[in-house]
Amino acid sequence: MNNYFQSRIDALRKGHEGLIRGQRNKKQTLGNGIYDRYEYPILTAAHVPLHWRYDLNPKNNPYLMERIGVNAVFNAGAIKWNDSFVIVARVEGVDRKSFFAIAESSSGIDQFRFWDKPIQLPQGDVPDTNVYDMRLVVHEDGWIYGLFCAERRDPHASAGDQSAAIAQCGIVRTKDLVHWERLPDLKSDSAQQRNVVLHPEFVDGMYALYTRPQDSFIEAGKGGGIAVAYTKSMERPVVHQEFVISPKVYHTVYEAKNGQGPAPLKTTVGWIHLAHGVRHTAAGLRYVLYMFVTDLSDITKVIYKPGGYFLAPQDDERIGDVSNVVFCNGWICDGEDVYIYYGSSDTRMHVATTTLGKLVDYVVNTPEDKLTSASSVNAILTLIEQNEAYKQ
Ligand code: M1P
Repeated sequence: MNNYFQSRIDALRKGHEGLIRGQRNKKQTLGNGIYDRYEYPILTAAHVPLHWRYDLNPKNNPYLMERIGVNAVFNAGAIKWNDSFVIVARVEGVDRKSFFAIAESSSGIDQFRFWDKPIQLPQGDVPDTNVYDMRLVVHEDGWIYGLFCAERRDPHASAGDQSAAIAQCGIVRTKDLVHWERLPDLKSDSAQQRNVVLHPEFVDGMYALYTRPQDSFIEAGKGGGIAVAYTKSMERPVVHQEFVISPKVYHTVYEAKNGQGPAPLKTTVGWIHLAHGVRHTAAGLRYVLYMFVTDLSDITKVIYKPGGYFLAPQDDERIGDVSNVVFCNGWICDGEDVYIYYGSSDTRMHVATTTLGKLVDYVVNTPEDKLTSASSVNAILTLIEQNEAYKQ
């Protein structure tokens, strides 16, 4: 082994281990009282194990070059598993293919370490070209389901169009996060399906799904909105009617499109949903997170909808491969504590922490968006009036 190889491997190992073990996360100061953000991202391309990227044999790789580059790590599903915080991240190679890999931490806020190998996703009848954004759900039927976006080239696209794609909901299930069984893709009447999420409980003996009926790959078109749909079976998953519960609305943070985040959390006031909303700007699309609550006895009925966004890209989060994006498809409720895992700008993963009590207070007491500037001012005037006696 030459000196160059040896000193390079030593430096790489030290840097990698330092990133994972040495970088303890700290809450940012003050915050908005609703949740706490943290100083460091929890997972980045640099966290990917060296043995996935480098040929470590000095004879084969005397310059110790990276053989397989990783571009980004983002948009992770999450569950608490064997007392650990486990996330299934979207890892994107420099070849633009995304795949899933599990990373685990005992604190939930730092020291996330990837398992030894990425997930080898079983293929269905039509192989996936690209897969991403897995939502992990522990269902009351006893399985852990992973619902994700499975993307393939549009078979009707002309030869000159090499970007037209069809996105559908791919489904896998497991009992141990190691052995994965592939189930058929969800069948629906919509041309495209992304952001499909399984509700954790049966509803009238049926599996309930949050879907996003959409006309084309990028645009929601005349479809869009977060919908609820039902299927009798996850082994032959078919939905016929999709009931839109959170539609796109003019001049809101979800005017262009939206999508369910992770599966909703059951609370005393209802199912709390975290979703992403997308609006148009001169600089392109802007993705933020927002919340709404559905009735415990009727999951199609929205009973609270705080106005505006819950979390938006901030500081370094604003910049990345697809800038001005936050996206969440995983959160963990651990007793009273809630860990919100979100990706920023399709590049890296972060955590924000809060409690069920704070989320309930937020969804119940945040004024709704009444859809005009005048009504927004009225909401502020009401608050000012209530504060009259408390001003210094
Ligand atoms: O690039 C932003 C996001 O775009 C897609 O989300 P949506 O289906 O709502 O448009 C997904 O590719 C998502 O992974 C990505 O973060």
